[in-house]
Amino acid sequence: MPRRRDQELLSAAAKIRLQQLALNTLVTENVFKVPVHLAIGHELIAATAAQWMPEDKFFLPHRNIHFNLASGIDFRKVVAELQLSEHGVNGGRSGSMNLASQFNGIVLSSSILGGHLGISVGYAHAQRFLSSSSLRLTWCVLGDGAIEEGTFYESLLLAKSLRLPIIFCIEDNGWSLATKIEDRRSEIKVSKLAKSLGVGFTKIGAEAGITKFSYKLAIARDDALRSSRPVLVYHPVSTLGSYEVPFGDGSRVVNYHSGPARNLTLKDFLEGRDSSAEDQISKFIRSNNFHQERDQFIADLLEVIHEVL
Ligand SMILES: Cc1ncc(C[n+]2csc(CCOP(=O)(O)OP(=O)(O)O)c2C)c(N)n1
Repeated sequence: MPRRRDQELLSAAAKIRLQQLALNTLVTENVFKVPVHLAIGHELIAATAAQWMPEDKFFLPHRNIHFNLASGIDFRKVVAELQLSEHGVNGGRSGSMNLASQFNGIVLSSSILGGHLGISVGYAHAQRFLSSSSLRLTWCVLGDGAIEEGTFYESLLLAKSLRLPIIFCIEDNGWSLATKIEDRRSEIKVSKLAKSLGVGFTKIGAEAGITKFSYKLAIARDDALRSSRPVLVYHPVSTLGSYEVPFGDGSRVVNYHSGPARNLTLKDFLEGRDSSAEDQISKFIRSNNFHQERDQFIADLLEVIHEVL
């Protein structure tokens, strides 16, 4: 399958960003009955991985909105799902943490931390017996908090032992709920863990630039498929929209974990008050490269917001 071009990937990421800003507008207005775990800042990995949907199959954690949006799902159906409406993606039965656009390759999202890891390994194993022609790749996305769960080690080991082509993609935002990982536990050196098990490993950060980013992800995918082994993709990322709270004599920064994200509504963006202005996706949205698509896309989102509020 040919890889998507850089501009296409950035465009896809920009659309996911705008959709999330629109969702944050609705979260801020208390529209949803369920907590929504926004992933503003995480768009690039989702847009890049989604180019292989629906052939590749995805298993996601509670923070899954960026992958679901990247799958090309109808935005109105996402909003409806978060409203627990029967018109939602999953008929209003999933809400946010279990949201799974199944026709687009997302098999399952888990509200149980690490709950999808073992299931993804079982699924990848089953492909060996079910797939008629080409080998399929399974993706298991998780946060850096979830690697504390024992099932992370067990799933890696079993996937390696069974020689399964599966990518374990760790989105490391440095947080677990409202606690910084560094305040919570000692470091887990995932590169060393991967090495000790003979599992592939690659670190991919968005600051490398889109060309290198998408290239490295494609190489990791090829490695998993050709060598028939798990590959650990380690992706440092910032979940944008955190804020300061008073603490002792000063203050401390807190991650909102589930929305609303501060100063990141669509209105904040349109009025130039968004707190992500320096971020590369935000800059891309304002650039001439995205100009043609942007206005109609934003107008459509504003229409949805208008319908809901
Ligand atoms: C088995 C289990 N334990 C604890 C929780 C509560 N919990 C939900 S999210 C979370 C932290 C997740 O951190 P991370 O995996 O880094 O994801 P992030 O929210 O930072 O994206 C915890 C402890 C849970 N849902 N399930």
